[in-house]
Amino acid sequence: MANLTLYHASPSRSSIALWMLEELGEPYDIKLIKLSQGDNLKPDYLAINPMGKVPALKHADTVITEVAAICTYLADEFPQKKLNIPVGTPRRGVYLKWLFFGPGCMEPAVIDRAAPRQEPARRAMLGYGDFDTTMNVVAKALETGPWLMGEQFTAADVVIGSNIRWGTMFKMIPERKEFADYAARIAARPAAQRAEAKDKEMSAA
Ligand SMILES: N[C@@H](CCC(=O)N[C@@H](CS)C(=O)NCC(=O)O)C(=O)O
Repeated sequence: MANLTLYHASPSRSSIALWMLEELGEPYDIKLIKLSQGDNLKPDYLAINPMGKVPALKHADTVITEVAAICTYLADEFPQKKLNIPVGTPRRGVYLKWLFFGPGCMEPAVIDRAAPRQEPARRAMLGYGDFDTTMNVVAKALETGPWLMGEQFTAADVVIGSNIRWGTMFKMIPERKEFADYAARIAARPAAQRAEAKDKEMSAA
């Protein structure tokens, strides 16, 4: 039995953690959670994640939830894989910014656009401000590339990159060259391909 166990619904936000684990290359087990059968709301799973959401990651006896936290944790816990920017490096601040920007700005901007609120959006009240600014900020950061932190691919690319990939796939983000090129670079990564193949196999089963 591996020391890392991913509680995963295939495909879903937990596919982001699956991709991260493939980038990491450490052995891991998968426990499949069937959302359609309400597995995520059964007592066994609520004991793992009381939010009733996937993903959750068990590392030894510790459970980590929230996908961006899982990616941050794995990158820091296995620094030899060079998927983080270590403590003591000022650039880590920028790296952390992107890890928080995913769940704090990018995802809510995309979800609000897909399921608009009844009232007019109030920019000052919304943590992400507005959709166009959020997209412009990410596109600008990708102009140079190849990755958010330049030449080094990091966990921040797994978090933001997943938003871009899903957003592109479901036409929820603007069609921009920066996004299309970035999504193509991600799609060429063997770890992303392995994760996608595993997801296909699991959802077909
Ligand atoms: N904030 C969570 C969100 C996780 C989430 O919403 N997961 C969805 C799958 S895409 C889920 O578990 N949905 C089942 C439900 O809410 O019943 C994270 O970033 O990990």
